[in-house]
Amino acid sequence: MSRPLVLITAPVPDNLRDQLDKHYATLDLPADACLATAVEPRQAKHVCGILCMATTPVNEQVLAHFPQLRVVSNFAVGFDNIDIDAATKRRILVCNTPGVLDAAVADLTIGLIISLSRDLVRGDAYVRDGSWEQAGPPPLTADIRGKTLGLLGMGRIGREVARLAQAFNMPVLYHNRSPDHEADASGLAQYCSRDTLFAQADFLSVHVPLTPQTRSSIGEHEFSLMKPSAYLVNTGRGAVINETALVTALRTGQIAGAGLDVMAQEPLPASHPFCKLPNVILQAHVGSATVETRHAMITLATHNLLDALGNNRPQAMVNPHLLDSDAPSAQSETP
Ligand code: 8YV
Repeated sequence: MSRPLVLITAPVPDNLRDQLDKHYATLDLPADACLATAVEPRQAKHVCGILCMATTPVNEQVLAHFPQLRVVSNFAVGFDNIDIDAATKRRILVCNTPGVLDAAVADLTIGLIISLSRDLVRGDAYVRDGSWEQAGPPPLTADIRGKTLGLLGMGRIGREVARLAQAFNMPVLYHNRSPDHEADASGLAQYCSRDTLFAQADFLSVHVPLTPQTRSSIGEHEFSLMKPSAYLVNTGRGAVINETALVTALRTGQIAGAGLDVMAQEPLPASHPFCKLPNVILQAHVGSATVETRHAMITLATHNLLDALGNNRPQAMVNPHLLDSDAPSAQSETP
């Protein structure tokens, strides 16, 4: 009798792997594996759980390949790599890792804002290439204090960025699917229309999940509203932005610059236009990539999987209604 099998595409440390090994066989696969073809049918019938990266596609084809699959635990707060409706219809629980990465992503967001405003990346090159010696001090840059931060999306990470911005005396505006009355009442941030957000922000920071509604939803119209002195920052999902329109806006000076930790294509090819633009700061999707935060994430993701397989309620679920009712069409929850 084969042991129930867990597929793993995320980096699981030994202490957590030991917990998995007590109860399950495990099979490690690449982070971007096509699970439906990587696992032979004779093995597939034993797969009870998947512990995966945000880069592992878990679509209808994958879900159909594993008839005994009970839970998909994402090593990520985002879950656009998973067909939630298809999983829910098959009564497969989907778990994610909200809450443990908010500070790390928010810190990087503020870091990109400061780096853009104070031109830190070019300032480093200015010293290293001898410009300081040859040409004297670099051009003056700009304060962030008093500048308006516009948050598109006011979930956990957006709220953490708003809290950090208070330390820099930045007025915070936000647009969300629905107003956050606590944020409004506490003075943390002020709700406004989407167009007002893009028109008034000095720094427009994107904190919405990638959904069919948000895909490529920031484009020509939004950039036409923004100030020429304004910057775009994205630490969420690259595909939320129409990158062709962004390249044009950056090249023509429609906006002053961008700080991008995420792109539609990852890894970003060095030949991409973003890599040729002097007013763009690029990072390799490192928002949550600190030792402490990734440890907290993989711990939560592993415990979510173990809890679900052990018939215990996981800490974080995307389609929790599967546990609370027999309704097959439960809605997913945003990160
Ligand atoms: C992923 C992310 O966790 O959490 C998310 O949604 O985008 C990242 O922090 C990381 O890419 C590992 O899957």
